[in-house]
Parts: sequence; structure tokens; C-alpha cells
Amino acid sequence: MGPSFKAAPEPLPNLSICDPSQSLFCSKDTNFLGQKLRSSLTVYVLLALSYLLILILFAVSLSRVSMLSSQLNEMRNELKRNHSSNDFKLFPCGPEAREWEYFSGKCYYFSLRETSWQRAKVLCEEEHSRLAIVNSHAQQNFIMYRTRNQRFWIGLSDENSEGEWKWIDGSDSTTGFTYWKEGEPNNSGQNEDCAHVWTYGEWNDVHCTYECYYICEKPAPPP
Ligand SMILES: [Ca+2]
Ligand SMILES: [Ca+2]
Repeated sequence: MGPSFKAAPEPLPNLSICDPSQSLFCSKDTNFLGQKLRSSLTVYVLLALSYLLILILFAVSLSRVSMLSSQLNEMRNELKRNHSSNDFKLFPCGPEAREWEYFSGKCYYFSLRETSWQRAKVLCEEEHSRLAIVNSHAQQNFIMYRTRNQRFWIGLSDENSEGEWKWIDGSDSTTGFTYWKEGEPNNSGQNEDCAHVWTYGEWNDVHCTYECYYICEKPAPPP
């Protein structure tokens, strides 16, 4: 028997649906391009979502900041109100007038320098006040405690008519409260027309050009 020949195997059919001679792209390229397009689209979508998220976060942050800012303003105003009411408790004569002392609805200034009665009168007026008028035991005690046996002018004089002691507001002193030292007013040397408090807060008349401390008085400001 002659040699047997096996038939040569049939060539496999070309499975590619893309014929490079007829199309610019074969199926491999199409898949690659599709994948690239899909991945690019995914990236764009992710980027868009990120931007959206950032915008949302920014808007939320902005609203939180705005809310916090308004809360801070409210707290600041509350603190101001508290400070103002505390200021009034601590400084009833006003936080800007801390050298004034409060007593029974009025504010008093006890000077740190000595001067004549007329000059003291002017200095009190410059501070929208007047030399103190003493018309009660309570007020006298307050002044006595505060003046500590030093001489301080008060708003009392008889310079217009000898012996007719009048307060600086024109009211008559002889019919109201008085606290003269024993034997005063004595118009010593026929020249004592102005009054000051002295030892134990008692009053004495002395010549008006004498220089001593002085007490100014004014109503306390409304709270
Ligand atoms: Ca006199
Ligand atoms: Ca006297």
C-alpha cells in the first residue's frame, strides 16, 4: 500500500468581523476606543460629581459660617448688655465718671486739690454739677465719713446778706437741716461768708478766699 496522505486541515475561518482592508478599525481597536471613551466619560462624570460635591460643601460651609457669625453677633450684643448693666452696678455715676461716688440717688466728687469757694463753685459747674447741698443726717454722715476730718467746701454761704445762710440753689439753710460746729457760724473777723465741713464733718464759716478741698454734687444718671 502506498503511503497514505492526511488531508491538510482546513484553514480556520477568520473570526475577525473587522477587515483591516475595508475598515479603518478592527474589532480590537473598536473595543479599545470604546473602553477609552467609557473611562473618559467616567472621569468626567466623577469630576462633575466632585465639583458638585465641592459646591454643596461650600454652600453648606457658607451657611454655617453665616449662622455662626450671627450667633457671635448675638453673643457680643448680649455681653454688651451685661457689661452695660454690670457697669451701672459697679459705677452708678457712669463708667466714664469713676471718680464720682454714688449716694442715695446722687453722685459726689471729692476734690483732690484745694481752692477758694468761688473757684470751687466754678469747677463744679464745669462738671455739670454744683457745690454739695447737705440737707439730711444720712447725707451728712456720708460726707463726714468720706471727708475724714478734712476741710471741704459745701454750697453754703452768707455772702449776699450777713447772717442769712443760703444754699447754692437759693434755698434758706436756717429753716432746714444744719450741722454747725458749736459756736459757728461766728463770722470771725467780720469776714467769714463761706462754709466748709471740718472735724467730724461739722460745719464752719471761713473767709471765701481760703483754700480747701470741695465737694461737687449732681443727680445720678438714669440706669
Ligand atoms: Ca458771714
Ligand atoms: Ca467760723
